[in-house]
Amino acid sequence: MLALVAALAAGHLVAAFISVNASPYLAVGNGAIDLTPVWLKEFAVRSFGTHDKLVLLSGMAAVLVVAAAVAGLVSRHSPWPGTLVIGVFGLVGLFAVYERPDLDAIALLAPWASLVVGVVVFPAVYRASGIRKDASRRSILVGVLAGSALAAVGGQLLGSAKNAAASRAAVGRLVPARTAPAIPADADFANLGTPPFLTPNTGFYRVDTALTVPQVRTEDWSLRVHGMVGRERRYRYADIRNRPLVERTITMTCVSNEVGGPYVSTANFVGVDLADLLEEAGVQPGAEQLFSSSVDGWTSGTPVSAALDRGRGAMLALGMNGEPLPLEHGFPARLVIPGLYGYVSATKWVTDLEVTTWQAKRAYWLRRGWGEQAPIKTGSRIDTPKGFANVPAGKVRAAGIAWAQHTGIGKVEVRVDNGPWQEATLSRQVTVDTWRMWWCELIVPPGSHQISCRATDLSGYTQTGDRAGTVPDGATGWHTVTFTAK
Ligand SMILES: Nc1nc2c(c(=O)[nH]1)N[C@H]1C(S)=C(S)[C@@H](COP(=O)(O)O)O[C@H]1N2
Ligand SMILES: [Mo]
Repeated sequence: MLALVAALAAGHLVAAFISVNASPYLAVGNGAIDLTPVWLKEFAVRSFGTHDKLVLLSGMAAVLVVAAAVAGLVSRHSPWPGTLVIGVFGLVGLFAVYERPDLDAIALLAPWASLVVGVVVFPAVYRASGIRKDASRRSILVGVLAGSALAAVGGQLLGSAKNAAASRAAVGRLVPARTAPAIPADADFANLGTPPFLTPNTGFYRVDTALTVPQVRTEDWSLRVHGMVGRERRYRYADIRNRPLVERTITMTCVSNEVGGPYVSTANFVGVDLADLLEEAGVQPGAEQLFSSSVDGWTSGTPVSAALDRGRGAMLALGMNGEPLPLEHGFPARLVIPGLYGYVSATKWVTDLEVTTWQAKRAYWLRRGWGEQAPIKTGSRIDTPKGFANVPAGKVRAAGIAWAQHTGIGKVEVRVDNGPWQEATLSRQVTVDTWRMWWCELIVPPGSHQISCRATDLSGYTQTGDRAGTVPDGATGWHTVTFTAK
């Protein structure tokens, strides 16, 4: 275990000079995320939500501790089994870093450091543990432990000196030339149990494959626009920031959102029209897909038509709710496209836009069994009463949200058990790209009951009651809540 700690710490220290993602422990974790089958990823998101990454890192730690303990036990008579095990771990780390799309060859120095330290320290510690004199044996073991701790802490401190927080603080206020219309007071029914209309940045849902938040400083960032274009373009942060900025209120939704789930939030995004950038590059005929890449290697494919459609208002966003984008929401720049699920439209930490065809390139989740086209499905959720709540019998107030981005919500209906559908009161519509809140009063006799809701959008489509899972292009079915009236 000591040798393992020393090896990991050495890798972490060397990684600090290159990129946190070169740290073999994190690289293996990131590799595991990319290899995770869809069903397991769905299970992890469902069971652990945003803590899924902590669960993964802890699980890896548990596996390593057990493996190291076993390797130590089988090495009682010879150092070779333990050296072999730590060597194999080292190779796994090396391979994981090699496979990262966002790392150069120099990053291999970090897992090499781990490998070398591991296979050197294990036999040394092994020999030390055979020393008769307690004092010198202890001082060697304590020395290794102290050295590892220093390397790990040093790596952490050095690595965070390169983080993007200071760069974000230096951005200052992003003042839009065209502000979004003010949110009217009757846009939500927060006092009746709906969420607030604008989701605070700290409460905005977060979904990504990044084990550690990518640290991109504005001074290092650029966006390349290339592929099927007349002339390739490259923008620096100031090139974007110094343009007249536009602000739009947009509700984002994740395709992994289960019926009744939490992955839907609304913010004021500030940025520029994606169509402006694409037109400056000159999109060639025959282009179908806007293939966007993040600094961490994640990719997304958007229909070029949606990106170019002025009426839709696709954005390259720099800001969110009056601040530069929070690091975990894509600082310094991300895509936001109303009406499409995040995995086909909302690339965070975006650095590359390639105009191409569907045939030529397949994005991250498309390769893992999700759909190519993924418009957000009309949906609704009950926020009040909560599942398994106890409420006084008689008049019961229900409240919640509904969304049909880029179409707009026309009606929400609610029913108790299998009774008639009753129309709910809707909040004032802010734009067709944002959610709408609803509430209604129901008469409920004592006992256990279920309420369900369904939305009808402005195209006249009413949510189907047929249940479908999130794979491949979004869940369907009515959200139903069971509660007791007393
Ligand atoms: N770089 C990167 N961008 C990404 C993702 C990701 O995994 N990596 N996930 C996408 C998905 S699936 C969604 S739903 C949205 C979520 O954006 P948020 O975390 O800001 O809410 O980001 C999208 N952009
Ligand atoms: Mo998503």
